[in-house]
Amino acid sequence: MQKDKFFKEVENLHHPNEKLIKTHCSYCGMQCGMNLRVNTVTNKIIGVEPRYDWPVTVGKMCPKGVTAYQQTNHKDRLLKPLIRDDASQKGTKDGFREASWEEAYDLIAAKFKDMQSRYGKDALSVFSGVSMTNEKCYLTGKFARVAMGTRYIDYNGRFCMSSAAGGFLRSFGVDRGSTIPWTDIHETDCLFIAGSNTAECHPTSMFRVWSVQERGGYLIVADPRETPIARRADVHLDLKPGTDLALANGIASLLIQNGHMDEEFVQNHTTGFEETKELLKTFTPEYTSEITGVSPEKIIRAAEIYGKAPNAIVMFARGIEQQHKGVDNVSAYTNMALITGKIGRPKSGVATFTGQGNGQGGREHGQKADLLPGYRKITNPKHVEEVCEVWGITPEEMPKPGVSAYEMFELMEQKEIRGLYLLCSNPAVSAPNLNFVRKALKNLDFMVCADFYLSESAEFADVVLPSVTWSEDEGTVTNLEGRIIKINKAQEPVGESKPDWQMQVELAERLGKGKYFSHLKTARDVADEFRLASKGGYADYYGATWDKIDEQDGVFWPCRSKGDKGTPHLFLDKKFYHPDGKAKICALPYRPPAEEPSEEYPLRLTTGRVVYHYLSGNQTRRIQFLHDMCPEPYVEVHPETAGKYRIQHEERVLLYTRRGKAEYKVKITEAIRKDTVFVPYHFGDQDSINLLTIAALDPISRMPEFKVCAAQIERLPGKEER
Ligand SMILES: Nc1nc2c(c(=O)[nH]1)N[C@H]1C(S)=C(S)[C@@H](COP(=O)(O)OP(=O)(O)OC[C@H]3O[C@@H](n4cnc5c(=O)[nH]c(N)nc54)[C@H](O)[C@@H]3O)O[C@H]1N2
Ligand SMILES: Nc1nc2c(c(=O)[nH]1)N[C@H]1C(S)=C(S)[C@@H](COP(=O)(O)OP(=O)(O)OC[C@H]3O[C@@H](n4cnc5c(=O)[nH]c(N)nc54)[C@H](O)[C@@H]3O)O[C@H]1N2
Ligand code: SF4
Ligand SMILES: [Mo]
Repeated sequence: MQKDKFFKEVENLHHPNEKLIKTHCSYCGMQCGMNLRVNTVTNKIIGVEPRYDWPVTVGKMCPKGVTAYQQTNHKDRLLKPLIRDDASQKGTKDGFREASWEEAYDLIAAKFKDMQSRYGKDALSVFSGVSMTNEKCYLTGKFARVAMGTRYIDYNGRFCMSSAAGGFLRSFGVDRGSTIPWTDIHETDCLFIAGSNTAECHPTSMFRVWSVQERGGYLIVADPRETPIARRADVHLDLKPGTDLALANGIASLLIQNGHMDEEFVQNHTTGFEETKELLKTFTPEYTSEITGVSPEKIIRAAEIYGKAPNAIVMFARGIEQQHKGVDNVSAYTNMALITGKIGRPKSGVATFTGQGNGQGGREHGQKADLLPGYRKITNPKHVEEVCEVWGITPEEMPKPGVSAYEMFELMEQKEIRGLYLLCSNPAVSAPNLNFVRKALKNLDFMVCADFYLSESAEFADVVLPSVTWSEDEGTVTNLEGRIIKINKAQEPVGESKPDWQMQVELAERLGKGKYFSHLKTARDVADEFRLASKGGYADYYGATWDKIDEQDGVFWPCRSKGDKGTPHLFLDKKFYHPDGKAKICALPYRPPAEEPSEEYPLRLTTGRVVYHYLSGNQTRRIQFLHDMCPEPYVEVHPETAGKYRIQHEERVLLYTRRGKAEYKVKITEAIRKDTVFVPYHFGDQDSINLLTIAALDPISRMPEFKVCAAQIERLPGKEER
C-alpha cells in the first residue's frame, strides 16, 4: 500500500473528537517518534500511537513508551506547591501541607538569601537532570550562576554520560555521542557492542541490530550477562565486570598484529599510535584472558571479525562507562576504530547509547560544574566573555567551576553546602552509596525539590514545587544521534503545575535578579536566547530553528547558521576537533576495579536496568502495567553459585557489601557469570541496590563505579538447612 494512502486510512480510524500531537517519548535517548492522542472536548491526553514517519524509529515503541502518556493525568500528580513546617519529619512522606506559589517562592527566596548572607554565595547548590528540554537545561545553568550566584551546579548526567563525554573529548576533541546517524546502523557489516543491554534499554534500535545479522553481517557483544543481544551474538565476550580495559587492549593488539590497521589513516589523521602499540604488546590473548575470564579463542575470533569487516561500528553504554576507569574504557574501545580507520565515513564509526531523553543536549549547555552553553568551558576566559555578553553580566560576576554530583553530596555532609535546589532527578534512589547520600540530604538546612510526583528525594525537601510532564510544555531535545528534535505540548498543565523554566524566571525576580530573566515569557523566548548562547561554541545550535527541525526531521549539530542543514556524519573530512585536527589513539594501562572480590566479599555485584522501568522508577513504578510486569527488585544468581550458597529460586536472601545491605528475591539464571550477581536499580527505600554500591569516582569524569563492587550473599535466618 502506498505510504500516504496508509496514513490516510489510519487517520480515518481516529475518533472525530480527537487530535494528534506529533512529539517524542518522555524517556530514553532513542526519543521514539509518537503522536499523543488528545480528546478535543476535554482537551486531555487519552492515548498514544507510534509515528511511522519518524525515520529513526519508524513506528516502533517499547512498553514504557506505549504507557508514557498515562503519566500526565495520573492521580499522583502534584497539583500545588507543598511546604513542610516541621523539619524533624524530613526523609518521610509526612508533614507536607499545600501552599500557594506566592508563599512557596517567598519562603525559598528568604531562606536562600539568609543562607547566602551567613555562609556566602556558594552555600547554595543546584542538582539537575536531563529529562528536560535543552531550553530548560540551559536556563537551569543560567539560573544557578546568575540568579543564585553559586558555583555549585551539577546534574545526573554525571552518573550517566560523563565517561562517554570524557572519552570522546580525549579521543576526538569533541563529544557527540554518535559519529553517524542511527539510520546507518543496519547497513554496516559488523556491530561490536560492549556493556549495552540494547534489547531492554534501547529496544527500538533492535530492528537495526538484527538486520545486520540478517544481511550476513556480524554481531559481537561484550557483557558479563547473556543479555538478549548476547544470546544471538556471533561472539559473546562474557567478561568479568570491570575488566573492559584489558579486553579492548587485547583486541586492539590483535588488530595491529593481524594487519588490520589502516596505515594511511593512522599516519595522517591520528597521534599516539607508536606509544599505544608498545603498550599493547603485553596484551596477548592469554594475558587478556587471564584478566577478563574470556577465552583466548573468543578474543581472537572477535578481533578477526571486526578487523575483516569492510564497515563496522563500535557501540557501548553504561556497562563500560560506569566504572572508575570509564573514560579509559571509552577511549580504549574507540582505539579499535581509529587503528583500523573505521570512522569518518558512512556505516562505520563509534557510538554510545545515550541514556536519558536529553542526555546529549543536557550535557552541552551549562548544567555541568565546568561547562557553559555551547560546550564552552567556564575556565576559559574567552568562553566566559562570550556567555556573559548574552547574559548581560560581567566576567567577574560569573561563578567559578563547582564540583561533580557525588562531590556535592560530600560538601552537603560537611555543611559546606547548606541549601539545595533539586530538579529532575531522584538521587535518594539513583546516587551511589546511598546511606551516605541520604544522610547528606538530611543534613541540609533547606532543600527545594521540583518534580511532578513526590519522589523519594522530595521526601527530604522543605518545599516541593509541582513541575509539568514533558507533554505539557514545548521545546527541543537532542537524541542519541546528536539530532535536535522538537517536543510539542499536548495538554495544559494539570492543577497549578508549571514548567521549570517558568518557576526559575519567577524565582529570579524574588532573588532580585529579575532583569536577567523577565524577558523570558514563553518557551520559545527561552529557545531564542538559548540558540544565541550556544552560537560559536562547538555544540552550536544557532541554526537549529524550530521550523527547520520540523521541515527536515530534526537537525544534527553543529548547525551554525540559518542556511546550514546540520551535520549527520561527523569527521567525513577526516578532521577531528583537537587543535592539530587529529584523533588521539590512547595508550591505557590496565587498572583493576576499585574493589576486587575477597574472601569476605567473594562475588562481583553489578547493577543496571530492566525493560519495564526507567531509572529511579519514580515515573514507571506508578504505571500499573509496568508495575505488574516487574513489581520488585531481585538478584540474579548463576545456578552453580546458588547451589554453593544453598539458596533457591524466589527465596529471599540478604545481599551486602562494605557499605550496606538489602534483601532480595533470588532469580536463578544461567545468563550470568558464576562469580557475578546482578540487581536492577529502579526501586526505592530499603530496596535500593545503591545502598550497596561504591562511590569510587573516575579521575576524569567523576563517574561512580556503579557497575562493579565486591559483595556477599547470606541466607536469611529461619531457613531450614538444605
Ligand atoms: N528500560 C530502560 N531503558 C533505559 C533506561 C532505563 O532505566 N530502563 N535508562 C536509560 C538510561 S538513562 C541509560 S544510561 C541507558 C543504559 O543502558 P545500558 O547501559 O544498556 O543499561 P545497563 O543495564 O545499565 O547496563 C548495560 C549492560 O552492562 C552490563 N555490564 C555490567 N558490568 C559490565 C562490565 O564491567 N563490562 C561490560 N562490558 N558490561 C557490563 C550489564 O550486564 C548490562 O547488560 O538506558 C536508557 N534506557
Ligand atoms: N546502581 C545504579 N545506579 C544508577 C545507575 C546504574 O546503572 N546503577 N545509572 C545511573 C544513570 S545512567 C542515571 S541517568 C541516573 C538517573 O537517576 P535520576 O536522576 O534519579 O533519574 P530519574 O529517575 O529519571 O529522576 C528524574 C526525576 O525527575 C522527575 N522529572 C522528570 N522530568 C522532569 C522535569 O521536566 N522537571 C522536573 N522538575 N522533574 C522531572 C521524575 O519524576 C523523577 O523523579 O541513575 C544512575 N544510578
Ligand atoms: S525505546 Fe526509549 S524512547 Fe522509545 S518508547 Fe521506549 S523508552 Fe521511549
Ligand atoms: Mo543514564
